[in-house]
This record gives sequence, C-alpha cells and structure tokens, in this order.
Amino acid sequence: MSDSDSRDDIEGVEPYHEPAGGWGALRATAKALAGSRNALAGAELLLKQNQPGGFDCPGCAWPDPKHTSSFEFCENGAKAVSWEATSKRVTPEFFARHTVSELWQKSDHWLEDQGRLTQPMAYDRASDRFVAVSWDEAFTRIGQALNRLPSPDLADFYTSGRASNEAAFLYQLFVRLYGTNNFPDCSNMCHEASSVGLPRVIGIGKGTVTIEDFDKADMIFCIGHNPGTNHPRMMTPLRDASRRGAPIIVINPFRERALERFEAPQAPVEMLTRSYTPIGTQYHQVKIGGDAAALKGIMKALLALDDAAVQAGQPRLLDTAFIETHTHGFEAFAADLRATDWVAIAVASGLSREALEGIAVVYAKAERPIVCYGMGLTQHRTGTSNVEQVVALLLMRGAIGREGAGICPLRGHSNVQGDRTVGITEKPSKAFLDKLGQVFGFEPPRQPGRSVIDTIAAMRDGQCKALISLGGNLAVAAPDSAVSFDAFRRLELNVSIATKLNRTHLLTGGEAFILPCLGRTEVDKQAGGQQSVTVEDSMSMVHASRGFIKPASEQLRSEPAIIAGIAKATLKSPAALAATVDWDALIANYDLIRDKMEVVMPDLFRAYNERIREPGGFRLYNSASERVWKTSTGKANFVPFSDLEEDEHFADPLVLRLTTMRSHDQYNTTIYGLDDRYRSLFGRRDVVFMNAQDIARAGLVPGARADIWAFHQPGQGVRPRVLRGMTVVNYPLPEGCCGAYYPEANGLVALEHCDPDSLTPSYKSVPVRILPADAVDDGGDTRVGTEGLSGRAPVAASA
Ligand SMILES: Nc1nc2c(c(=O)[nH]1)N[C@H]1C(S)=C(S)[C@@H](COP(=O)(O)OP(=O)(O)OC[C@H]3O[C@@H](n4cnc5c(=O)[nH]c(N)nc54)[C@H](O)[C@@H]3O)O[C@H]1N2
Ligand SMILES: Nc1nc2c(c(=O)[nH]1)N[C@H]1C(S)=C(S)[C@@H](COP(=O)(O)OP(=O)(O)OC[C@H]3O[C@@H](n4cnc5c(=O)[nH]c(N)nc54)[C@H](O)[C@@H]3O)O[C@H]1N2
Ligand SMILES: [Mo]
Repeated sequence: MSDSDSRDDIEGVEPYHEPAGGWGALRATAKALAGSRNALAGAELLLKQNQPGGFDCPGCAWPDPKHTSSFEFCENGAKAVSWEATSKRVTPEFFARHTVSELWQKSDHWLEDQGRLTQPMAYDRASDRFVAVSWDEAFTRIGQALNRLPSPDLADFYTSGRASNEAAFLYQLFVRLYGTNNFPDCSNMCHEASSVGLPRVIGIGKGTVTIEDFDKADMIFCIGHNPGTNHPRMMTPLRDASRRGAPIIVINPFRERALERFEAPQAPVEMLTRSYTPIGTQYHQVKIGGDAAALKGIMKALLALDDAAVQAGQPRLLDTAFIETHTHGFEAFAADLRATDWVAIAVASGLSREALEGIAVVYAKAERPIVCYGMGLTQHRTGTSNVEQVVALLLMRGAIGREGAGICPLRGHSNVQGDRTVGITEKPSKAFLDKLGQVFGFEPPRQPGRSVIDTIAAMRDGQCKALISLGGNLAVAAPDSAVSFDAFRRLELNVSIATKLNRTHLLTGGEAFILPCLGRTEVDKQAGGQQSVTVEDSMSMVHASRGFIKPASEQLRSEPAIIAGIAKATLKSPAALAATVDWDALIANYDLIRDKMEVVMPDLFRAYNERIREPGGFRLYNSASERVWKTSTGKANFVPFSDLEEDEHFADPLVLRLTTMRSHDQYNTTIYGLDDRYRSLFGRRDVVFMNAQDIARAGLVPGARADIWAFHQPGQGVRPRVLRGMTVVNYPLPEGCCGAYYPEANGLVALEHCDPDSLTPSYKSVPVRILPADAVDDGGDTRVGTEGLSGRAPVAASA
C-alpha cells in the first residue's frame, strides 16, 4: 500500500500491511481477554455472546445469524465484553483519593480504565469529592430535586442505546408520568437522519432487509461505514458475497482496510495460507460530504443507460412497473437529474463522470442490490437528504420490498433501535400516548420534547436544570465541547446511571449522582428469579439476552430497578399516584414489563413473552418490506436533491472538510487503547490525517505539529474553536478533506452546525483551516477544552 510506504518517519506511524481480521485480530483478542477477569472466563464469555440463550453483545447492532452453532468471532465484540468484565473496581476509596478537579484532568481513556463502578455515589461540594450514599438516600434526594423544579419541562432524560427494551419502556413511562417528553437520546447524534428521512420516503424509520437477504444479494453498496471496526460480524456476509461474485461498491473518503481485503479468522485455509478475500470490487474515494452528489451521478447515469436501452429496443433498466404502482414523484425527480450538470456533480462529489457511470453499469445489472450505510452518510448538514437519495437509487430499480434487496442503515448501539420502538422519543405519536395513558391510567404530556442539540442549548440557556442519563457520556459525545461542558455545569441535578466512570459524571455544577448498574453480561437476579432482557437489532429482530457472570459488586442494581427506585421516590402528585403502575411487581419479573409493552403496542409485540423464548427471537413487522407505504402520499416518494452548491467556505482552497471518526480501538467515547492499526497508527490519537497537496498548501510537512481551527463560527459570543498540537499525518484522502478522531475533535463542531431537518450534528463535515502549531496567538482564550482528552496517556502503564 502506497499510503503506508510513503509514511514519513513519525513516532507511532508504522506501515501495517495485513488484511483486516486474520492473525492481527486474534492477537488483539487475546490481549483484550487478558484484561478481563481471567482469560478462561473471558473465553467462556465469548462463547455465550450472540448465541441463543446467551447475552447480546453490547458492541454493535448487527444481527445474529439465526442458526448459530458455530462461534461468531469478533475482535471488537471481545473488547466490548472484556471491558465490561474487567476485574478493576472504582470504589468509594478511589473517590476518596481523587478530587473531582483532579479527575477532570485525566484522559477519557484513564477514567474508564479505572474499572467498574461499585456503589451509588453523591457529589460533596465541600470536599470536591464523590462520597458513598445508600440507594434510598440517592433516590430520595433525586426525587426531591426533580420535584423542586417549577415545571417538569425543566428536566431532560437522556438514553444511550445500550438500555434494554424493558429498561427503556419503564424509563419512558416514569418520565411521562413525571410530565415531559424531553427524551434526548444517542440516536439524535447518530441515525436521526434515517429516523426522519426514511419515514418521509418509505413510511418507516428502519431498514428493510433481513440477515437472510444478505445471502441472496447480488450486489452490495457500502457507503460511509467501516464494518471491520464498527460491525465486524458483518464481515462474514460481506466475505461470502465477495466469494460468490457479488460486486461490492464502496463509497468512502478513507480507504478502510476491511473494505479492501479481509482474512476470516474462522477460515482455516485463509489463516494458514495467509490468503485473504478481496472485499470492495470498486472503491470510490468520495469527497467528504459529496455522497448525495455521487448518488445523483449514479442515478443520472442509470437514466441514460435506460434511455439507451429504450432506443435499442432492449429491456428497460428502470423498474417501470414498480415506479408506476408504488412510487410518487418520479417524473420531477428524473427531470431534476437530467437537468443537473455533470461538472457540478463531479465538483461536489470529487468523483469523475466515468467513475460514476461505471457504478451505474454494474448497478443496472443487479437484481437484488442492498445499500448499507452509516455515519459517513448521516452526520452531515444534508444527512436527511442523503438518506432520501439512497432510497431513490433503490426505488429506481424496484429494490425495496423484494427478496435479497433493500436498504440497510447500520445502527450504532446494540439496542438503539429498540429504545425508539418502545417509546424513547421526543416526538411520540398520538396513538402511542393514547394507549400508554389508557393502559396505565394517566394523561401523558402531549407537548413534543427536546432532542440532544435542543437539550444542550436549553442547559446553556437555563431552560434545562436537571439531567438524568440512562447510560452514555453525553457531554463528551455531544458537539461543541466547551459550550456543552459549560452548559452541563449550569445543571442543578446531574444523574448518571452507568457502568464506568466518565467525564459527564464529573460535571458537577449542582447535585450530582453516579448510580452503578449491571452490565449485559451479568446475572440479573430479582425477587422473581433470574431475569432476561430483550433487544432489537439493526434488522428489527427482537430477542432475549441473559447475563451469566457474577455482578461486579453486590451493590449493583439493574437498570429497570434503578428507574423504578427513582420513579417511586419522585412520583408523588395525585395524578401520578392514581396511575396503575406496580413498580415492585414489574421489577420482580420482567415478563410483566413485556406484558405491558404488548398491551401498549399489540401490533408489534403480540405474544411477546412466548416469541422471545424461541431461539433467535422474532422480527417486528416492517411495512416497507411488505411494500406498504405509510407516507403522506401512500406511496414511496422520490425527493430531488437540489443542494449541490458548494458551501461558500470551501471556495477558499485552504479551507478543508474535516471528518471525525472512530479508531479500531474505541467504542464511542470509550477509548480501549491508543492504536488504530488498520490506519497504521500506534500508541497515539493526536493526529490529523491530510492529503499531501493540502499539507504542502498549508505550509506544513508530515510530522509537523498543527492547530485545527474551525472555520465557521456561528453562535454569538462563542470563543473561536481550535484543537491544538495535532501531528500531521500524510494520508491518501481526496484533496480538500482531512480527518481526526472523535471525541477529541468534538470541540470544533459548533452546536448549530447540524442537519436542519433532523438536527443530527454534522460531525463528518466541518469546515476547518489547519495552521502550523501556535501560528496564531490567542492570548490563551481559545482552548476548546478537549486537548487534554486526547493526551498521549501511556496505555501500557495504566493497563
Ligand atoms: N468497535 C466499535 N463498534 C461500534 C462503535 C464504536 O465506536 N466502536 N460505535 C457504534 C455506533 S454508536 C455507531 S453509530 C456505529 C458507527 O459505525 P460507522 O458508521 O462505521 O462510524 P464511523 O467510524 O464514525 O464512520 C464511518 C465511516 O464513514 C467514513 N466517512 C467519513 N466522512 C464521510 C463522507 O462524507 N462520506 C462517506 N461516504 N463516508 C464518510 C469514514 O471514513 C468511516 O469509514 O458503530 C457502532 N459500533
Ligand atoms: N465527533 C463525533 N461525535 C460523535 C460521533 C461521531 O462520529 N463523531 N458519533 C455519535 C454517535 S453515532 C453516538 S451513538 C454518540 C454516543 O454517545 P453515548 O451513547 O452517550 O456514548 P458512549 O461512549 O457509548 O457511552 C459510554 C458510557 O456508557 C456507559 N455504559 C456502558 N455500558 C453501559 C450499560 O450497560 N448500562 C449503562 N447504564 N451504562 C453503560 C459507561 O459508563 C460508558 O462510560 O456519540 C456521537 N458523537
Ligand atoms: Mo451511534
């Protein structure tokens, strides 16, 4: 690979030529297991991962194959599990040793690496420390703080997508009884563009394919997602598709190793002969933010091919019968494509007309195409439109609601999709609220609530005074770190239900509580015996998950039990007391929670408790898969994309598009280690990946230290946003594009820099200028507050 060969002598930058997977993955797994309680228990854990009767891996939302007898190998699943099953503990003695101000100075990696939380803790301002409290005291004080607020709309309730269906359902019930729909959730920063875009065009905010469709697909698009790292079990169907000759078209500014070549760790021949399977048959390095333009180009070329077929009296390449019967708006859509200039498409996408036509030629032959996409498509100002263009591409060939074909948004957290299904949304439907109120005997709040961006703005503006987080690390995951940290410091109450310590917990403006909970892998024993929870994967399969290892501490409680504890201590109004919720009974036996979900959502959860006991679970009804279009027109909609104009900032060749992404050694804000081996980087994350021409143009050289300045500065009175001291790494990116790691770079993303339709932060397309380090003196006033987080924290010393 020329990228790594041409690397200049920079500490931590070493060529890594191996295919993805392979022995490198086995070595990394062995290392991850060594960090769990003991290697044997670790190995045993992995055997129960994603197996019927076992636990659902907290790593990603990729589905389990239905008939798993064989062990599904996944390096990053192993990391996720051993990270939870660590033997390290964060005890009250730990908190006695460190003030909160001291802890704030530590890196994100260090904070989580201290181990599992063991006891409920409350912030003590006098000593600037967290001190142990009893569960009852914590619940009582939280209830009092919530009830002190003049209005329930002054409180927000965040959910990170690991929460089970049972926890999420109880949580939304509690919060609606309390009186608000303020449900910011991680999905707002992730697939919100899908949740808004897909319903508009196909009538449901979920993907339409099943895992079985992947076995039948004859072509796969991978747009803006990195499966070798973020959904590694997807490599098995991708490898199978490649081996049976199905073309795989990759659209991604980075050359991701697993999308180029993959060595299957379960395949003895590949492993022993050191051979591998090529994955992407065509790899197109689109310009950051150029996907909608690229899709337009492919569709324009497809129209031209269809015209030519008509001329030549050959079969049509558009599925005209489908378009006629099932869709709306095709004429105007096609007219827009015809009117769009190829030059504009090439400029915006960074891809040549020939390249895009080459994709169309392959696509025109596919009978069963699947389009997969991830954050590279959604986290843009045009995120929602991007999703609509993916759908249009499929509709042109009637490829939704057909076996082996369809759309596959790769969801993030393992149960982010399920949390939405069971009511974690700031915009609940009337039907859902009516039914919820009827089943539990209360009048739910009808006013739409806040999502992440609005919540942070409300905290900043004094409109949100209390935050409860069911998992996650919101302050760090959110954009605009300096703004968001300041906003959190204004809270009167900050409560985190968590497994591990993170920076959000340390934002202690007022009262703060850390409530330690059980993880997925642990036994959840309640009055009615050991409990299972349920989760929904990216493909709408709902199944049970049952932990089996001993909890990290006897004090831990399950998420449902903690929610019930807060609910009982908080809900004191006559109306809330009149509601018919027996919290103790629900917690004693989660079957009863599922029975309630079934009554509230009978169409989705018929015979819930019975069906989750079948191995592999069951699939939720998906209207678009059945070609039932619950849209405003009653059909699938074609929506033209007319926003190809360059953002004015980019007229300046020194302004680059910065994308922020995950390394191979991290889970969102959880940094397992400082390597990113597929990108040839070891022991550090404080880099900016740049194209050689852009490095020269900025007056830099590889290895130089540089500051990244955000070029857009919306927001009155906001300090300039800069990330200092990054090392320049030469990387074969399209010109005008650069990359840095999430979350270190979050301080560069203005809160307002988001998709106006879905409010998804535009984390993947930030206008920046890169200047030699300290070229601009800021008088010490421009720190975004995230430099320390990247750190070069010695991973070996703390492991
Ligand atoms: N091990 C591990 N697994 C995870 C996670 C994790 O952090 N670690 N996170 C989980 C979560 S919550 C999520 S949402 C998913 C995230 O999974 P992904 O969607 O794969 O997320 P990212 O790594 O942020 O970025 C994906 C890809 O987008 C590309 N990209 C960047 N900008 C653009 C662009 O403008 N256009 C195109 N076409 N591509 C672009 C990047 O090069 C990168 O390959 O993974 C989930 N699984
Ligand atoms: N710049 C930039 N920013 C991004 C992104 C990006 O690509 N670029 N991606 C965005 C995306 S896609 C997402 S989803 C968000 C992620 O945002 P979040 O979901 O808020 O963040 P995580 O890092 O996944 O949360 C980690 C914490 O979850 C807690 N935790 C782990 N397991 C459990 C559990 O079982 N129960 C409970 N209660 N807590 C648990 C631990 O305390 C851990 O510290 O970040 C977003 N931010
Ligand atoms: Mo995500």
